[in-house]
Amino acid sequence: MNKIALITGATSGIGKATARAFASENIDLILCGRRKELLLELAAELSKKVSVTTLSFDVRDKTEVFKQIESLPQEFKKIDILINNAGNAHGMDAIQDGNIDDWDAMIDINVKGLLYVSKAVIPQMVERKSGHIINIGSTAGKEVYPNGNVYCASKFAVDAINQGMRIDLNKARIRVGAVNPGLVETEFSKVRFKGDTGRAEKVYQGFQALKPEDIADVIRFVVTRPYHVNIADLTVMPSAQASSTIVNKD
Ligand code: NDP
Ligand code: 8X3
Repeated sequence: MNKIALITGATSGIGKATARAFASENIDLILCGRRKELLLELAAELSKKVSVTTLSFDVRDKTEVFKQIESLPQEFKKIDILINNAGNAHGMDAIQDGNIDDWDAMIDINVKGLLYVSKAVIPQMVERKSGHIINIGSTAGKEVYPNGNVYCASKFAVDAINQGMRIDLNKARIRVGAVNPGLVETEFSKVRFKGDTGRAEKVYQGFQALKPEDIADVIRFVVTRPYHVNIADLTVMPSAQASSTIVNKD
């Protein structure tokens, strides 16, 4: 029987590439995101290989998170793998200039949303004493950079939650680990800079950024290890990147 993975943020970037990588490993998929038409498009593509269902919800809405996950058809209820990937940066300002709505979005999505989805999924894993959770952190969760303040705080929180989950779920035999990407060219910067594509593209100019498929490949490696191997914390940067602030550009 195929394993079942629930992936948040599957409409774009790392989540979408991970869904494709999992389909090629014969992992059945629960694809989540707000943009329903994109979920349905990806489901149509991947259902040629594996069983796929979609859940469209905003991770900020805790009632909806529980309602949607509860509504899964019987054949998708036993979730083996949870990929906590949904998230974004919103804005990039010095702390004194920060926009409070941006702060709310980052804390509500990247931290509280991750917790809501986890809370909706973990009890059945604990009951079965089996499961694997991958939290998508960031180099921004290891090192604060100028004007990164609240986004970095949200990813430091993911790091702490990842460690806490691993400790608390240890006796339940649930594997927990983080994958922390550096600069990956996705819709991330377009969202961060509120649709300013020129500014977004500049982030990835002059060096070879990671592609979402590079991170998906790593996540595929993590989830295909035998049970006794848990990749607890893994950071992946483009070769041109040495730290959050040091990138060797042309
Ligand atoms: P994208 O912007 O391409 O994808 C973000 C995904 O998150 C989308 O599928 C989006 O779906 C979903 N999402 C955003 N907000 C919500 C919400 N409120 N409710 C539900 N889903 C939401 O960016 P990436 O693929 O790059 O980002 C994925 C993860 O990787 C994030 O956690 C990000 O912080 C992390 N990361 C990214 C890096 C990068 O350089 N790109 C580096 C390090 C970490 P929809 O809009 O349809 O809801
Ligand atoms: C995304 C990486 O450096 O753009 O988490 O914040 S960075």
